[in-house]
Amino acid sequence: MKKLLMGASALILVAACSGQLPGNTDAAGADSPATMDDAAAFVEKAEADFLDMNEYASHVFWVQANFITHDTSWLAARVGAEATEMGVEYANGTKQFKDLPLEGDLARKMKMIAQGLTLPAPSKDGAAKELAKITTSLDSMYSSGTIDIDGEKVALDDLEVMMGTERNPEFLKEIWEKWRMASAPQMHDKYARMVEIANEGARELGFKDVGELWLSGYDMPPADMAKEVDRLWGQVAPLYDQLHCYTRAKLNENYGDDVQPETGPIRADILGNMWAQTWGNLYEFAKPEGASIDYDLTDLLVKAEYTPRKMVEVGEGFYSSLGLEPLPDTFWERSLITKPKDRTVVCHASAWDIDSADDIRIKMCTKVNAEDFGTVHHELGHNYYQRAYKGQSPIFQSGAHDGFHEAIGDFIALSITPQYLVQIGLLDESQIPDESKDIGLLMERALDKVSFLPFGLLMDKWRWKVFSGEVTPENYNTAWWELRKQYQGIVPPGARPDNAFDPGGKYHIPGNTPYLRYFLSFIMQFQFQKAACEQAGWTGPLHRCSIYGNKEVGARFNAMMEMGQSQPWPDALEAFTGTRQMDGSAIVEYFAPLMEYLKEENKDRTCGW
Ligand code: X8Z
Ligand code: ZN
Repeated sequence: MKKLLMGASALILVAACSGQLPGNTDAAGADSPATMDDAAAFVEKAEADFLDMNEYASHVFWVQANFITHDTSWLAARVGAEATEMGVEYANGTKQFKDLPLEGDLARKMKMIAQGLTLPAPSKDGAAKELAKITTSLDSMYSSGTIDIDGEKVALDDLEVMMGTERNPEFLKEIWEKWRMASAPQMHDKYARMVEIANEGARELGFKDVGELWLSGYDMPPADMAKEVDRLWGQVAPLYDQLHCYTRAKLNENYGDDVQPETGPIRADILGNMWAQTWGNLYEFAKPEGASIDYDLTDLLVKAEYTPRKMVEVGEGFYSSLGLEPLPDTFWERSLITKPKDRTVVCHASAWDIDSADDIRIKMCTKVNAEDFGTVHHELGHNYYQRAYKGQSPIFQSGAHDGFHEAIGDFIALSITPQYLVQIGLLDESQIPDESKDIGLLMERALDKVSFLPFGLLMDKWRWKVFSGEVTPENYNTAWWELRKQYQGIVPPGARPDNAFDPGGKYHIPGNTPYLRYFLSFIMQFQFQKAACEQAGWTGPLHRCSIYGNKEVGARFNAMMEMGQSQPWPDALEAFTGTRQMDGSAIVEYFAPLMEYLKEENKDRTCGW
């Protein structure tokens, strides 16, 4: 979902500016120095306007995402422009208070107004409109893309499944290549123009470029945050390198040298995912000998005749077991849980807070499989967070930082353990894998979690370079593949055409959703897990720990969620985990037994690429 203020799930997306902003013009129209009272009045009005605009824009965006047509896109572009104009006017308005000794909530809110837009436009006439037209069109180009397979038009939600289940490398290559040529090349010039406009907007607000603006949302100087991210990556990269080495060997065994050589990077189309971002679908290749679990969650869901709605109900049941209130009836009436047959929708899963109160919803083209079972918990996490912080004042209605927002539901889904599957009746007690299968359980999880880390990082590494001008439009694709190779150790299955714009084939690029949040989430969800299991008094291995039914942990977790964005994020992290730093050692500890196994397996291999 789009928001007016980045990070805020609800707050700033829209707004036709209503009335004059409170500020430093006195009744006679003469300039006089702004006072503390002026600052308070300015923030109060901003909050009221944002709230109103968000509700209005959310309804429009919801309709457009559920029914993509020329007209709904026109409306979305219109309200998007109005919201940006409002956000920019307020952001510029904060400048008049820069010399005042603001403190506490007021200072924090002022800062958020100044830096909260994801893509600012310059305030000159027409800029916000042009920007909104481009972003709306990129978004719908992505969601309407289809490719031709044997004369049939196939959309992304089905292609994603095929990338996970098909094993013929020629066919995988075909799907992979066709998807990237479906609409991405036509996005290239629009994207470049968008970068120009948004950078101009960011500069007007005092930032070097949009990348610096994005990095400003973490309660520390942007340059420090960039370093922090590299520090975290340094903690986890050795684990990724071992998993890469092992997976490459298994792909080599299965496909042979011609498809996947023993050394060098991995072919991007054979990793079981359209973007090679999670490799869980390769479990059948990667399962550890003698330690493999013998059930498959997708099969269990199918056999138990789960429907998409049932998956969401069971997800809700988890949150209820922690003592959280059930979802409101309107959630069930207004959410989109399955893909409609008769119209084009944005299928990429999202969670919405329409009115900053109780109107929360998800929108997903849910399939009955393990991956979407996880995604259901992920999306519900957003909704429960939104509901928990709705008592905060409007600007604070957001995640402590955006990584927190992404980590809530994923942390919950880490509790989907064999024991939990027994508790919900999907698995028989006798099928619980014993401890000789621990490596199998960890492997399955690592293929989804560890594999993701470099991808989570490089998406914005690429955008930071694009926004800073280090990467120019002619080099968009080359720079993309340099980063894909450097961080993930993957390469395309063949030469890329000159007009390729492969970043455009991944939702968050045309959708302009910052992606660092997911990298942070994949680090932090393991910190949450470790803290939660300690609170629960769990003494076994972390990957067997499920907090299902634990109301004490639930209450403490909810207390963190209720804080929203009202305090610097280290305070929120401390409230739940007792630590004030993001720290990769929790995920490293979680996978420590697997790391030993991988090192042993890889000992005669030449790792790296
Ligand atoms: O986009 C998402 C969520 C919605 S916030 C479905 N995720 C990232 C992705 O799909 O690329 C979740 C994990 C990474
Ligand atoms: Zn999310």
